[in-house]
Amino acid sequence: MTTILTDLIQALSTGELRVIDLTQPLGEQTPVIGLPDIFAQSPGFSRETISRYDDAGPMWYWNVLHLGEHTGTHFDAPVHWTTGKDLSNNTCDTLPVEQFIGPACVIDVSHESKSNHDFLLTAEHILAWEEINGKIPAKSWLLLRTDWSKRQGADEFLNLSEDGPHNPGFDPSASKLLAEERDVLGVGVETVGTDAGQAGALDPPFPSHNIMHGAGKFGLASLCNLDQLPPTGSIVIAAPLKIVDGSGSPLRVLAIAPHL
Ligand code: 23J
Ligand code: MN
Repeated sequence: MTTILTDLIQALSTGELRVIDLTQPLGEQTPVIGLPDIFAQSPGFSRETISRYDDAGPMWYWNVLHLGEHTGTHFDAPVHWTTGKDLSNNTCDTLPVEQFIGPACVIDVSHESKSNHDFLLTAEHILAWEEINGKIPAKSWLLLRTDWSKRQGADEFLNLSEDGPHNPGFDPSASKLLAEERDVLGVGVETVGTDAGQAGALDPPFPSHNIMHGAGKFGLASLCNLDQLPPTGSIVIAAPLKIVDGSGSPLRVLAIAPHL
């Protein structure tokens, strides 16, 4: 019998390893992305109580939820974008579960993102990170630490100007390197989506969605606690709900990491 799993449980109980919650609370206050007026919008989270220890159900409490698939901390499946629509096993219910767990590579651009809300990670930035931390392994999660999750309230988080939202993201060169040369599982970000706020004006538009999903890769949006993770050495588990033909899903994202 393997000792890996018993060793893991032991390391978690001693505190040598920690479980870190990379998930934001999901509720009525959860900010959602706003698209240009010409497009349909995703609604925010709402719920209706079925019963709460009352006449409608004297011994039980439960609710009905109403929300977009892409609300709060959520998973983007390849089918979410036109570029991934014809791939096989591209929906939440058909993705191979092995692809939901992998090592995490954390690139810290929190300083850059503080002074430049439109900061874009380039291939050069990734190669510079690799000089220090080693090559990004295949089937790993690439997490972009911006500290954007520390922004308080929807206004600060969405950071809307007259010309639209401003938040950091990926230059097309970074997405191409990650998808085509590094073969990552996907990218995870602290912002409302995996693309920069102004990414509609890039070539291709929304390069992270376009390039990653076209290559069968995933997205994780609205993560938090990335500042609790080392650059390498942790693993991330991100398994979406098994929504039939689902384009994405809110989910609980967990990391297992050594103490910093
Ligand atoms: C639809 C259109 C544009 C974007 C998005 C959704 C997301 O960010 C998302 O949640 O996948 S940029
Ligand atoms: Mn999404």
